Amino acid sequence: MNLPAQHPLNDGRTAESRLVRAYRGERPEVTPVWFMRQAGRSLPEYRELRVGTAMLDACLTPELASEITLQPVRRHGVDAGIFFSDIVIPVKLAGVGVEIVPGRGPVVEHPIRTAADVLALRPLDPAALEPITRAVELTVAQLGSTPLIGFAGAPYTLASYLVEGGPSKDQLRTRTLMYSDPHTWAALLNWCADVTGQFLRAQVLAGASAVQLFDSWVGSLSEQQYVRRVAPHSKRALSHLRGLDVPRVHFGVGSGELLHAMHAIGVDVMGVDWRIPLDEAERRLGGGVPLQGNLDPALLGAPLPVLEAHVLDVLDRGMLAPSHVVNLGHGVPPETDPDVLTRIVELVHSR
Ligand code: 1CP
Repeated sequence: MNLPAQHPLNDGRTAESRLVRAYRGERPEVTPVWFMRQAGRSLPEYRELRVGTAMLDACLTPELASEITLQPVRRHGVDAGIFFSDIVIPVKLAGVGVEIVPGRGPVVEHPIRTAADVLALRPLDPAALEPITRAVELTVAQLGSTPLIGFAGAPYTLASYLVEGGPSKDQLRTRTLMYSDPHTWAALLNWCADVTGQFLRAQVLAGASAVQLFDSWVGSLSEQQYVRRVAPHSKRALSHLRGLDVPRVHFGVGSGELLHAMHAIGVDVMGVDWRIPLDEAERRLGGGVPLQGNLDPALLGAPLPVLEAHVLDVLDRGMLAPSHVVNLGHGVPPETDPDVLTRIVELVHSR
């Protein structure tokens, strides 16, 4: 299947947007900018809207998810919306008991650790994705010429929550399973690839103009293990987008050693965290790859002149890549003053 005729990339709405052009390797006159976790707790209007609604319920209420997605676009004038959802949504829709515990993150009722646990995982019924489709359609209808970025968790990061049962520092149990039972590991990652791939596909068909695959915790792997035990499954997740020509971004925290291997799964753009400068990322990738990043989130709390100098430095280093989309090296910290984000957008757009 191809993109529907009335898709924003096909009907003239977003194909020429700064974001899509930069993701395709062109350099628009103005560098585009958006922020990972731009929706969420840094915004008072988000906190107000969320009162009395659990995180995953908010994600599955189309009107609410859509409104939360639009809030940072209106407030900051960023070049894209990122769909308000969570990487564990497809897991939940496939019947796994998971919730998001405030202040902690995703917590899984019965962690998946044995071959029997993996065998008991059910496929995701596409009909369950209806609230996602609806929320994306509502959002895209209001975004006009601003592209919506769809996203999903990559199989490794998703599996880490399932195996650990919640957030973990270095995914120790997950990596132990990977080494000790490669068959169960492969079956688990294939399952994750399929649910996350279906989630991504639904967002694109409903109108997302680009996608980002978050392998947030991939930095805990060696390159050798990544290539052997993880990359094929990430590729499988993206195979669900077959025929759908949307730009693909791949991002992981602490992934400086893995940039090349993460690019090689077949993506257009690499997201870079703050640990290596963009010119170094460009060098490691061998040139020719559009980059996204990589403001250090810690600098959002620094005095404005210090932050502004950092933004200009990131812009300068990004000039070495074929194209550059400004973002943070990871998500917006909840305590961030939202006016600082608006200021960054103004500064990037004024250069
Ligand atoms: O009540 C709240 O406000 C809960 C905080 C929150 C929010 C706002 C969570 C819990 N998820 C989200 C939304 C979310 N999650 C988005 C929305 C769009 C946006 O960026 O504006 C996105 C893209 C995600 C994706 C996500 N969830 C990732 C990948 C991105 C990343 O940050 O690395 C990961 C790892 C998760 C798991 C997760 N969900 C929530 C938390 C606090 C976490 C991380 C927990 C941990 O440290 O392991």
